[in-house]
Amino acid sequence: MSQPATPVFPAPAGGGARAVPRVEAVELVRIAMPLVAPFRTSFGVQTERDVLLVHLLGDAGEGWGECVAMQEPGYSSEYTEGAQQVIEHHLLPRILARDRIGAAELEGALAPVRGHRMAKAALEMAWLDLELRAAGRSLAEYLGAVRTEVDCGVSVGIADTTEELLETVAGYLDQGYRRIKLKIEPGLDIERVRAVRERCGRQVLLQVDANAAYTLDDADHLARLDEFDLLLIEQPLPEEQLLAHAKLARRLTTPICLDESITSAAVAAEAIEMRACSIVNIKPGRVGGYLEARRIHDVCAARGVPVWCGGMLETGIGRAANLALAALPDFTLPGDTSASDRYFRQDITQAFVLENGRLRVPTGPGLGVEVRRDVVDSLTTRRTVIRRDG
Ligand code: OSB
Ligand code: MG
Repeated sequence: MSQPATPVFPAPAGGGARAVPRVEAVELVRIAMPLVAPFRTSFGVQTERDVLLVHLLGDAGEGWGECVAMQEPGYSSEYTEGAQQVIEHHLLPRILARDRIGAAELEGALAPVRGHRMAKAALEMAWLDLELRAAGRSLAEYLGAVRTEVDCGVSVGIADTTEELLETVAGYLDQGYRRIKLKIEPGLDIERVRAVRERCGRQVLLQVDANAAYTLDDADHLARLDEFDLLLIEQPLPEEQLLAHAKLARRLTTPICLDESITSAAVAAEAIEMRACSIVNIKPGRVGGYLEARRIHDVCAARGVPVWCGGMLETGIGRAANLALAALPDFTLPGDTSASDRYFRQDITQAFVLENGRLRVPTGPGLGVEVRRDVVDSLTTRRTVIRRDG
């Protein structure tokens, strides 16, 4: 289940061979990216992304990573400022204490720090980009991609009115999105879903995401969603409540998909065995990185559980990496890997553009995107440089 990741570089052959790039400095860049429209979920409203970028400067080039933590600890306990703190004070010191460290060795070096998976994932992404760029290999190939493009869905926030929701959904369907996900919360659920289903017809792939807004006492209420032929209901109950999800699953015909609850491959295996879910949303940031994400993919594939790639309103950096992951074989459902223009007027990489409801998987070295430094600079709210001492 947790076989070690394939090393990017072969073991150094005799002395002198440069095994992995050496990181000389780490630049932490905070940017403020306005969203094209406010995004409302059961845990709050986002109007702007406060994103922490990790930029590695090494002896063999550069690497970029993106931290998916949100400004407020509403989706999970992590948040941008906390992630920056733990990276600066607890994670980077452990890594920079080593002369050279490969991306696949980061998990071991950072294991003494509990949790903080989004912070760890941001570093891993940057290290993978650095290492794979230097090796001339793409992340997609490294992870084991079997697709050159992936089916895309879109996550639709809670609207002020049903009319507004119907208009937004119709717009996304016109653009070609292959699946619609509606954010729901108690009171803005059954009738909203009914309205969308009636307007769009049975053929549209439709699912809902509660972001942990219900309790097991709502089981009868949630069972009213069964008549709408939903692909799945995502994370109806709180993160820690695997057993309650298993009990709820027995009272619904709509399949349960877990997002927040799945923090590792071990938890994924337990959740599946307990029948707490029959589908898994994989977000690399939530689980500590792309290598753990791949292990979750493998755990699910071995148990016949389909997976799809979640999203955290990423910039082009995180989006590129998510597309590489979504190209793995068990990603059989459309993901929340939407086009750049669903989120931002201007992305910090080349824009990802929907083509026939799909996005292309980047093929260039590393993440396969070039960061537009002028755009990053124009959005920067804070910049911190950490140099290797000595
Ligand atoms: O629960 O999937 C979620 C965005 C931020 C935090 C949590 C979630 C989401 C989304 C949007 O649903 C996914 C995306 O389009 O990036
Ligand atoms: Mg979710």
